[in-house]
Amino acid sequence: MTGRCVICGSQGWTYVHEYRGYLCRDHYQRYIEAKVDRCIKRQGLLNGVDKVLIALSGGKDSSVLAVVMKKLYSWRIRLAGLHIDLGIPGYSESARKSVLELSNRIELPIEIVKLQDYGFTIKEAADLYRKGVFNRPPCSVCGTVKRYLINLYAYEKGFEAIATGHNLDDLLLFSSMDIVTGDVTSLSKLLPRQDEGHPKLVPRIRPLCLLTNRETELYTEAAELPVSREKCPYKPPPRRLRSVLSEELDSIEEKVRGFKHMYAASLWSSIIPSLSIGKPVLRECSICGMPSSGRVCSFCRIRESLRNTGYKERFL
Ligand code: Q46
Ligand code: ZN
Ligand code: ZN
Repeated sequence: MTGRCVICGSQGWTYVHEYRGYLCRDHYQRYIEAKVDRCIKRQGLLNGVDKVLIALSGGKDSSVLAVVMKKLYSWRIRLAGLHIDLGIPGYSESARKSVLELSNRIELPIEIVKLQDYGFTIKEAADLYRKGVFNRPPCSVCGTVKRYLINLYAYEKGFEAIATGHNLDDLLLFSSMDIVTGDVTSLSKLLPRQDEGHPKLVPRIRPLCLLTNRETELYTEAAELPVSREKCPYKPPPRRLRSVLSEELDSIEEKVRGFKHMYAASLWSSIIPSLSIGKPVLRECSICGMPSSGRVCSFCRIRESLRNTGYKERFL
């Protein structure tokens, strides 16, 4: 039994604690959009920015991001989507289908970059890893590939920011893991806006940083977004510490309402800014010319190691 929407009186769709009552589908979407807008304004995510690239995975968070950004900001900001086709059987086809359906629906121009055009796919890297002739697990290759190709595209096309779908739960979990394991360098990057301080590294923004997993999931349902639910076959089981921390963060929030926002506010306004981490000295990769801490960047190193396994003539 649901009550009536506290704003318009029509049939309620979900209970929203902030309103101490129900909202209909329509008002729930507006409530979430207002939260994203608040985050963008408070954190100054779009200050001085005219052209934003939205990284689309086909999953729920980046789909919500694209829809909300389009609704709120397309009148003043040039928005486009980018999807990386990783070449993962089943998963990539399903992701591409959702991304194309979404971009059609909201009229967002979209580009699909195929990893295969760079000489390999995640499936091929995973197969070689399984055979023991290549030493990087699929997720580590995948993370590097996505970061590199999204940045490369944004840089070459003159985008001033890359928007990603990381939500509040993602950022709190990553931060907690970094605190527990002492990875201060990684922690220092977990801000709503991450500036890398190099002209070839495009700043990253996270406009969903005040939304929880549940809120993005509910928005997806309320707006009936086409979202891929296909699981990646290479996803390893979550580390025990990670799942326990995630459950604990949810359980504290249940006992102390507002805990997650309090935690995020202290991370973003006090803890992370007070870390004295020097920016790494970056030079240009001797192969591709993009920023790198070593002579060759990690993307080109992956290509070199795969080439050295001698498995593909297209690397020649
Ligand atoms: S797609 Fe890539 Fe994930 Fe698959 S290989 Fe790992 S990182 S699990 S989000
Ligand atoms: Zn309503
Ligand atoms: Zn390189």
